[in-house]
Amino acid sequence: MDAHARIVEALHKAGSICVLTGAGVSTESGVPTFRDPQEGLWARYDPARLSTPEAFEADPALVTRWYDERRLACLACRPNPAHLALAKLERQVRARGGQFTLITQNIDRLHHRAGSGNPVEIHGNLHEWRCTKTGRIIEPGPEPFPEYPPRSPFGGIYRPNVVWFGEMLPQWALERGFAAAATCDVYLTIGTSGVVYPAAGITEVACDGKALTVEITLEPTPMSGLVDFALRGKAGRILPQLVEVDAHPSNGRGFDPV
Ligand code: BV8
Repeated sequence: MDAHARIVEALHKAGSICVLTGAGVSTESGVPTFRDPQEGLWARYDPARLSTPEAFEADPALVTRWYDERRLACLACRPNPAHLALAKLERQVRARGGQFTLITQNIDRLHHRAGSGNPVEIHGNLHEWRCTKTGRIIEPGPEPFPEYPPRSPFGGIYRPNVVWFGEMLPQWALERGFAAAATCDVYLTIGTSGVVYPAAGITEVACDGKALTVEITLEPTPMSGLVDFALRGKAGRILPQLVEVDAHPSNGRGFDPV
């Protein structure tokens, strides 16, 4: 049985599935990844340098403007077939009484908009902004903030409710991810370079467990040698092939090339 058929069968039989997604699952929606060169504000600044408390401390106007630009850009994007296929897979698993855990490193909320039930946003999200003084959360409307940094009525300023480099992740989210990865029957890591920790550690836990593990990226990652199947190709083409076809695909369809 070829890789495609083995994975499709495992997905149909699985009592529990855990999925970890990264920026690569949103590229086909037009959301730039962390490490690809971009135009605009993004091209002139290193995202990893801007995504830190130090950058926010040093230049809150620049950092909040950059995040607000990303927020508005995401609002203009739509879920792509990869997001939709994962939402469909979740419905299939839950319909048969199984468990489905989607952990995302992405902050764009496209999984929510695709219909995923309860994505665990381990790095927070762009659409919530938190007052630095009171911790209160707002969800701004579809227009840019009137000023940068945006001031809160409580004497603080609003920052994006995301996890920056050097900041702790929500403990509950991390524990959810590790627990699901350790016990699931099938684990998919999709569109992530597997270099940012502790998120990448979720894949390591899955590979140490009983799950059949699958990676879907465009190029090899440090996790490629640990998983059972490392598939190269666009998530927006591969995932619908894995989720849409019936349990025993007789059509001999392999993976579409990139
Ligand atoms: C922390 C939100 C405690 C903000 C992000 C070991 C343990 C713990 C920590 C560390 C450690 N080692 C180092 C650290 C520190 C650091 C870290 O991991 N650094 C790395 C760079 C070495 N981690 C932290 O700071 C974390 N905090 O651990 O707190 C602590 C505190 C102090 C000191 C030590 C520990 C916090 C990390 C979270 C940072 N926030 N995002 C924002 O978005 O602005 S990270 C951000 O980049 C993303 O969320 C994502 O997690 C990460 C990596 O991006 P990817 O999603 O993987 O995307 P990337 O572009 O890299 O790759 C895209 C992939 O998709 C590629 O493989 C490509 O082939 C593929 N692809 C592209 N298109 C497609 C595709 N695949 C399929 N189809 C396609 N169409």
